[in-house]
Amino acid sequence: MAPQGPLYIGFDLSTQQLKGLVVTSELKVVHIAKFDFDADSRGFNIKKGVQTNEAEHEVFAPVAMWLQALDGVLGMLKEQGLDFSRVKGVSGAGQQHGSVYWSGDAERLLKSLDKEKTLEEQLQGAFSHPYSPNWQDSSTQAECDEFESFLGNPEELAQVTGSKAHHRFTGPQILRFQRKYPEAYKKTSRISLVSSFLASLFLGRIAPLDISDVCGMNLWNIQNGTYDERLLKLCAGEFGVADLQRKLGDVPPDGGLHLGKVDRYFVERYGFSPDCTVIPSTGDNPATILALPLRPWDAMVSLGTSTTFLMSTPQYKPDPSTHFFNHPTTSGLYMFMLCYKNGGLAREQVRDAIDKTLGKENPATPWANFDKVMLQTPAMGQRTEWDPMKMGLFFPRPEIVPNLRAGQWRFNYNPNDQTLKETTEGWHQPLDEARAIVESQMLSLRLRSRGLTQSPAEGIPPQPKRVYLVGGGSRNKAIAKVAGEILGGVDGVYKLDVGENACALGAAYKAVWAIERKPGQTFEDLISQRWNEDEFIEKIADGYQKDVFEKYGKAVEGFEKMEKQVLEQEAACRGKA
Ligand code: XUL
Repeated sequence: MAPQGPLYIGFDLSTQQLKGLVVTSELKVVHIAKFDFDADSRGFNIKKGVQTNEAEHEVFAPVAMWLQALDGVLGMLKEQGLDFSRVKGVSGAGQQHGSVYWSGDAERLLKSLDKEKTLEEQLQGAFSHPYSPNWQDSSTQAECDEFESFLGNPEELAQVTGSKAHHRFTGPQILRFQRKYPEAYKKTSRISLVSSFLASLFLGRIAPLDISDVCGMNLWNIQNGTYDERLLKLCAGEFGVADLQRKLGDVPPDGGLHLGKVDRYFVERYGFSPDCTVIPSTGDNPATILALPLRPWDAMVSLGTSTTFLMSTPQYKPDPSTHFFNHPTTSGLYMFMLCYKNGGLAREQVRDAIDKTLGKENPATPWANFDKVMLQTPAMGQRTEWDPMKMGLFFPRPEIVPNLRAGQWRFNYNPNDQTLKETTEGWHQPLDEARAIVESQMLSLRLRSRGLTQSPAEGIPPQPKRVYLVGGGSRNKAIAKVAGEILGGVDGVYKLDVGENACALGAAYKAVWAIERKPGQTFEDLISQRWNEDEFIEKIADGYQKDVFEKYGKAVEGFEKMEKQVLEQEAACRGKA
């Protein structure tokens, strides 16, 4: 007989698709359905899920496409045989920073949905603007400058909101929106983030913003737990703070809050139980750290086209080159994030150059040459103890950590006298670059996270407890080995094997926790009791090794110096231009 226990759905509304993933109370995945925007949507002129206006560096997505996708995914789950009446809780993960502008009719339309019609058919009038600015948008340089100068400088804005101003952050986006479309802004009754937009659909009324995702706006004062009045004032302009505050609404501090029951539409159209509870959806990065019971001082490194580094930490130490968010479930913890634009693409360029030199052996093992050469090269390319350390910055795309144009810079660093020279003297090119690029990427992570790690035992230097690798690059054991040598990890380096499902899983686990938690029980506690490590993670490399960890400790000093020098060089060039 099929099991009849409760089920939970986690949605992932990302740039290119909407996914729905269903788990049991025991965290077993029983259904997955995906709606790919490019392949499956009808009537939208999009590419990779978005539209662009290149002249103004705008990137945005049609909101109606997401409505079409939600009916699409629910329809697919129904076809798969999901018994919606068993679903006890629904939560989600939304691409961060995107905003949705609701019209004055939104609440009325959300409340009166007819089960015979699609969401798209019925909610066209629910928006004062048909598009949601996307996290890839970079149209807001002027607004970012204003945000930073309004509080004095990037450091102060980071201190208050967890991040310096970023193009994609919602505050600068709203400021630009109200100036560019004053009529639409005036008609906007509420503003949602993508996460709370998703929760609103299920709830049949506008859901509050999520306690973690709200930190991606440059508007939320993290330490005070309120919007920052000064930043609201800047953002609202002539329309006034009170109006903007009404548009944004309150932010409940509990990420597991029961927002209410699913709207009648979902009961009547899909067979949800009227008792199914809507839980706040959060951002996709906060949801990713919920894909496992990540303990404080564990680190997650996502090695995709870009690189993302996530940590759960009790320390709040903001800096303009990093991000802090409230933890999505656990008060007193923060999510620390580094978000690089460069990662996989840069490694692939080095890989291809090496293949050109050595000749490609087997297309089925595209990383064979790269891995072999990297593992044969000694740490920091030091073949003798007199050799300088080889390091560099490899940015095929403009980078944000640190803020630098696209380019490549290679240096030799002598740790004995701390001298640094921009040169490729002594480099065997391109072979030495395999080790140099992976080391340099990992050194950047160690440099920026070292203030947040702690010593696991007397005599052992501060470092993460475990390092979890996710994303495409996590399959590469040679990269994992270097990651362990540089970042440490007293328990080792693990691969989190959940394919592309980390965000949706995290959202589904959040729903399980919110509904089934005992009073005061943390997410980490509940999930670790039910999570079967052997099913999801595999130890793929050693972590902390004393000698090499110390050596890389010296390399970090050189790396920091190198970045500073390149930034100064570039600033001087800009000054002359
Ligand atoms: C994070 C960010 C991206 C999006 C991707 O700040 O902009 O990771 O969340 O969906």
